[in-house]
Amino acid sequence: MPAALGSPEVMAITDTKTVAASFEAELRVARSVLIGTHMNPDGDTIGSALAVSHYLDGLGVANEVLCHNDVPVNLRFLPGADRIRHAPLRADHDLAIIVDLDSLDRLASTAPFFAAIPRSVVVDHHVPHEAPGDLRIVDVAAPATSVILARLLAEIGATLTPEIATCLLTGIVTDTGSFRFRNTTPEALTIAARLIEAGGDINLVSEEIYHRRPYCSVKMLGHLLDTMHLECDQKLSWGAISYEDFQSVHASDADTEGFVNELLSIRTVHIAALLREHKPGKVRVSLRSRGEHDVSLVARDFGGGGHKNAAGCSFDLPLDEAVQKVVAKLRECLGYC
Ligand SMILES: [Mn+2]
Repeated sequence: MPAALGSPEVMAITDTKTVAASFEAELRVARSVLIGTHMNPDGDTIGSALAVSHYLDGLGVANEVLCHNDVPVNLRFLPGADRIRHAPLRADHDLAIIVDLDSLDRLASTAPFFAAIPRSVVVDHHVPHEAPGDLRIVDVAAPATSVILARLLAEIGATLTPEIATCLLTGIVTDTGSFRFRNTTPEALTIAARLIEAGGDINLVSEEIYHRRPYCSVKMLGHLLDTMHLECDQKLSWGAISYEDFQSVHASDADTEGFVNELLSIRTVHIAALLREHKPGKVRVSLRSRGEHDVSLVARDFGGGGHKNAAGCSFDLPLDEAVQKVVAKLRECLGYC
């Protein structure tokens, strides 16, 4: 695969057959694989990584899965979640498989472990930020990295175990917002159906991810909805959660998962932003938009990235300064300067 930085069109993969053959060839010669996920992990990166891990288990290929963060509580039900570590146990991995990220920075503290590995495969669906990986399997039109992996495994003729199916299903369910977002393509539904046929437990996935929230998360949502702002003729909604807010209800950033979608759910809103000061002076921003407003451009301006309708960035700034920067940019985006 070409490794040059390119337009999304250039990077889009249309020939699954060729790509699957290259993917299989990499796996065939690998003796030990280190699997990488992005920081602040979501269901797609964790689900994809564990699906690869279970598949390699089936092939008898040694593997380990790393993540910078602990696995979020609502993803710990996933088969194999307990094998995810912050650092590898062994140092002789000869292949890296990195899922759902467009820049090696996003491996965060696990990046050095991957840098030492001679070959790497990146499977991703983000608009390329950098172009890491010896083999790049990137399709920005794919609804989830888990969809790309499901395509690859189908093409290879892999047996989908219930474990693999539940992991991939989790990636698809979370990245499509339970089949509600614009990226809910016929293919996403078809693959999900096949995964359920293979023993993927959709009920377990929905229950664990959406209906087992900690109390502090619900309290935090109440606070956010209470203090949010609506401006630009109600087209822009934004909210900010300070470090003190987090401490007052004993919540962490992971407890705010999905909150930005609540801000976007207001009928008039075109763009929504949620800023969280997860550590003093460290602010994480989630941006969401409807239709043609491209928030990935805004995120990129601040060194972040993502998709047209869902993107993110972060700041090493006091919360109010980060708010000022982001909100000014979003007003501009909507034609209110
Ligand atoms: Mn994803």
